[in-house]
Amino acid sequence: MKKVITYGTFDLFHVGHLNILKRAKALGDYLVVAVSSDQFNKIKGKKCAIPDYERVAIVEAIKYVDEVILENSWEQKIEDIKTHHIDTFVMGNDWEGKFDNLKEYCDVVYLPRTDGISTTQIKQELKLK
Ligand code: C2G
Repeated sequence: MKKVITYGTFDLFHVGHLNILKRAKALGDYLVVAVSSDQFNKIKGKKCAIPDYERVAIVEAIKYVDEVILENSWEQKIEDIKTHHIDTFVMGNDWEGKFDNLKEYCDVVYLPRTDGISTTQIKQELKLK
């Protein structure tokens, strides 16, 4: 069984998130998604509209997703890859090159982002703070 992992905040879930999860799953048989906790988003400097337990519930409900774990630090990826026996690590190409250190442990794939949509854009359009 080929296992894939990807990481993200998935705030205000939108079609860009759906596309990356769909395409990540297409690279294997089992998709693990690490959803950034609220505490980790503070470290990332990201203010979330939706709390982590709701973002987890939404991602868990996506048919391409087989398992959800919490992302609490930048450093946990290597441990996650080992613990979950991951074959492929996937991220959108806004992260191109940033996780090449993981090539020692698994395949690393950066997929093109979905144009024209982002959580930031949604917040601006809805005038959310
Ligand atoms: N994404 C995409 N197209 C968009 C928006 C997002 O393909 N229009 C992808 C991103 O490239 C990322 C995933 O969706 O792979 C999740 O995006 P975010 O929720 O913004 O995640 P991010 O804040 O980049 O967190 O350790 C890694 C971080 O947790 C990634």
